[in-house]
Amino acid sequence: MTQPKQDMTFLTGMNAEYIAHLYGEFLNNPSRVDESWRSFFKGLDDNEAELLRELSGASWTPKENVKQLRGFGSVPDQPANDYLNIASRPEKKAGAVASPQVSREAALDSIRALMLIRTYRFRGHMLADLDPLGLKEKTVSPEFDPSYYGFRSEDYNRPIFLNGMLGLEYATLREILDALKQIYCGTIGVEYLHLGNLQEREWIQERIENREHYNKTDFTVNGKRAILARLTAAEVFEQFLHKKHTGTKRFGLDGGEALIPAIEQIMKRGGQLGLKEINIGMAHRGRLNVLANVMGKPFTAIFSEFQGNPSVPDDVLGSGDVKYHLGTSSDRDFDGNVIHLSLTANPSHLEFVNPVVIGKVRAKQRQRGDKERSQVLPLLLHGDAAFAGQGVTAETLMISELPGYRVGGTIHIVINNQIGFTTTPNYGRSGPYPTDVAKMLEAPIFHVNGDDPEAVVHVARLATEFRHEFKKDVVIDIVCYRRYGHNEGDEPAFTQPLMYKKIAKQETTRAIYARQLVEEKVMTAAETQAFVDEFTAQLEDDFKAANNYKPNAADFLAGAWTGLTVAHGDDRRGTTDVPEKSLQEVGKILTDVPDGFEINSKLARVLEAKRQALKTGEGVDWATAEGLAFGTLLSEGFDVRLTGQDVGRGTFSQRHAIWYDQSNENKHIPLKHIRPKQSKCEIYDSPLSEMAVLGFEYGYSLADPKTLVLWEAQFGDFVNGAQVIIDQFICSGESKWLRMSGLVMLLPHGYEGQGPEHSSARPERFLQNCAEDNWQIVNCTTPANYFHVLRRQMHRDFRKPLVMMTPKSLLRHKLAVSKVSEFTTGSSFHRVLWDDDRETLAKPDKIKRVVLCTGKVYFDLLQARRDKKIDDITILRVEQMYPFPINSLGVEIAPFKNAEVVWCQEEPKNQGAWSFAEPYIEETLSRIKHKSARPRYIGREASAAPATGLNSRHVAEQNKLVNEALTV
Ligand SMILES: Cc1ncc(C[n+]2csc(CCOP(=O)(O)OP(=O)(O)O)c2C)c(N)n1
Repeated sequence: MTQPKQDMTFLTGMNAEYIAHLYGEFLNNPSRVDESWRSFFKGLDDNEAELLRELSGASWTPKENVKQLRGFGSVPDQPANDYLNIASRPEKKAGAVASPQVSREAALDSIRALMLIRTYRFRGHMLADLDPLGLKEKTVSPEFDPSYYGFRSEDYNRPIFLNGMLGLEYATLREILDALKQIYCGTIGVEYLHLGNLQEREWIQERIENREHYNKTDFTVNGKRAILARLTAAEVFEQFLHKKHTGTKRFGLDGGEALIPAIEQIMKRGGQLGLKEINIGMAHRGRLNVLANVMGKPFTAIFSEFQGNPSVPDDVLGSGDVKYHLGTSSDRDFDGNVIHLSLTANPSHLEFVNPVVIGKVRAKQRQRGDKERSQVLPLLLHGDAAFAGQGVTAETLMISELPGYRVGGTIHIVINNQIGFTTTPNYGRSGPYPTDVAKMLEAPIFHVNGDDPEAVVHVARLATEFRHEFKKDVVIDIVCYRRYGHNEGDEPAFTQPLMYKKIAKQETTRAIYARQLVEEKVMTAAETQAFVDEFTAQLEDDFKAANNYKPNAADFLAGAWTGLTVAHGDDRRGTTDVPEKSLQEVGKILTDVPDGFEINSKLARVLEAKRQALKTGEGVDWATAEGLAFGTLLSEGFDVRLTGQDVGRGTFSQRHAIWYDQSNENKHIPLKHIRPKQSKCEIYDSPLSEMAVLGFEYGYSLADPKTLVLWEAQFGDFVNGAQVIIDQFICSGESKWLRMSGLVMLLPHGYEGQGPEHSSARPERFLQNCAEDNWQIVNCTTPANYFHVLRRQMHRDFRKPLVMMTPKSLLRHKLAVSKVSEFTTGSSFHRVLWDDDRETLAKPDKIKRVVLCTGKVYFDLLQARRDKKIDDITILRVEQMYPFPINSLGVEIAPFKNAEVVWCQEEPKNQGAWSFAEPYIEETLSRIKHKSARPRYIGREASAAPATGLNSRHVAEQNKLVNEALTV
């Protein structure tokens, strides 16, 4: 059977009859029709389906929805123009199906018209007038020509039955083409037929094909004046800066000013629909304009920063950031709807702020109890080159509808100035539009000419309403231009001389629109000029005032952060112990199988072992300690959110936070049953992404200091897939933007012979970035220390990211266990841990060597020393590498006056903690005036890959380093 092609070219004039016949077959017995035809027919909207049904002559009647169809014979012949008076689609009355008497010619006309209409719906955007510069030649495909479907020139004025399509019962071919061009080929191009959901497609179609005003909004005089006012503010602000600070980088919006009224519309319409808060993420382009004209940041503050003054008071710490990266927040009132706006600070790395904003929004929705996700909206602004080029865009879109990440849809606006720095789209992306990536999400895409501000505001409204209605992503692509170079000091004519000749002659969007309003007699020319003059005068006043501008104290500990402070003190252990009774209560919940729940038999044995450990007070393992940490925090009023690949079970089958009934796969999450009305526990397996999901969790942690937010890598080795989020946000966010985060990263790490990509979380990378108290790097070895370090995240009055190297084989190691007493009253986190066999070793002054180490190698050393019965070597563990515990370590080393000090690690010499730890250990030894001036290195040679792929070589290397460490 002939296959319909996705591009609709199969709908040629040759096969109109054949399609009608095939549809009849489909209605009678869908299985007799090829699958590709089936999906085509299933995708027809109501009107189309009804029309085909009529014409196919099928005897089948729709069972669930019998509709009255108007037969051809039921409408008298009328002059073609009269049909245009039919304002909206005819109501369809329930009742018997009339059997139409249709001439063959009339039926074919209708089918051909349907094909033509579908082509415009599908591809009309290709003909749309989207480019203000008019530089791109349009390739006009023959499928837009009625002759392609078999229409002849004499067919243009004959009425064709449309059955309500385009809001018309009947129309001539000429009228049909007029309507299609208005709807699909004006200054708006709509891509929506890729949406799988019929309701969503029909919703869009009904709005844009509304006969009253084909794909436009009829703005009132006030509406038009408001659009001009916003355009004026956008343009004059940029031009003012251009004049006062010629050549200074500002990444102006010039050419894309329509963005500002578009955002205004989203806020206004959103407010009417119940929106309370918008979180904006955006890059450099137009950011100052958004800060000033959307967020209401005082012009004086911006001018002061242009004069080189800091954005925060002198006494605020941190490295600061360039002005077009900074965030801010404000409240704006739209006809009584107050909307809280916040712009998230972002790095230069384009698009990486996307998942961060989404994560923040999810946390805000939780804080507001916004279960419908209609009160808090993420709004992401993108450059065309970046949106198409950066993989994090696709990752962020991909997570947007998953239960663990959804936020009820994001509005994306692409400021499509048709250039990326100096690169033109034909070198910058493969597809026709920068927005093509959003099609994977079945998100509607509105392309719009940036020089038609009314069209831009119209699609902003449609997008806002669509997101509100369907709670999914939607994209607006404002096709515009960039008036100057990539930044204002750049010469664009080096690379795009013709484009920039055209731009030099291009009237500004404001000027074009002002002229339009004068022509429409909405305003006089003098009135439009008064808008410019008044705004310029205001900017002049603010510019003068900027000399004396003093920034306010940073607002970074307001709202959800009230009560928290900046980090202080040395050991900062917080109060993390719990009474034994509470611990046992949580332990019982974590091991109790609900009545009637068929537990997996292997898991049942694991639970029994946990019960025994809690009962005897001995042998609590890593996963139990983690469950106890989460459970106790939940019972104390903190939320817990854990995500990452396969975290529910745990990569190493250790966690079992989610149990599956073996008879029906029903889930049981014990942590959700700690006590009635407990805090929220979210545990989600993440998709196979590192970048977007880590960015999301970081964003969540920025917005909510009362949730313990954890992300776990499958193996720590994969964490570098999220390197930008780590470097640009987690590691440096507090210093650059004064934003704290208590995010925990769990990174399985350890040399166990599993090869170069299953051994190392690259702790050296994290350690190299340690400075100014920016985060905590921990590689702890006992379940109790893990318990305390997790609880410490919530039980201090500040927040710091925690990067943890976590165990693999130690999860089941008989020595890596803790006593119940190490969790209960009086216990705490220890940054340095002493030797487990210290009682049986020689007296401190007889110890010949102190072996310092961190992480799993401790247990290799301990076991080997027991096997060799050595008693004059002691092993100390540095459990927290940063902030490095110089004082505690000094106290622990001091008694071993006569010992040499070595550092032993299993990572190669150029990796692991050695390079980082060495100067700290030297400093420690110097402070305690130890006879060893500096530590000696024992471990693997430097190597390019983290580990060997040969297990035998791994074992030989591991034995060698352990032996060396234990040979004095
Ligand atoms: C991840 C990343 N790679 C490269 C750059 C350098 N860079 C800065 S702006 C820019 C061009 C961006 O073009 P586009 O996204 O179209 O935005 P526009 O500047 O045109 O508004 C590039 C390549 C960057 N900032 N981030």
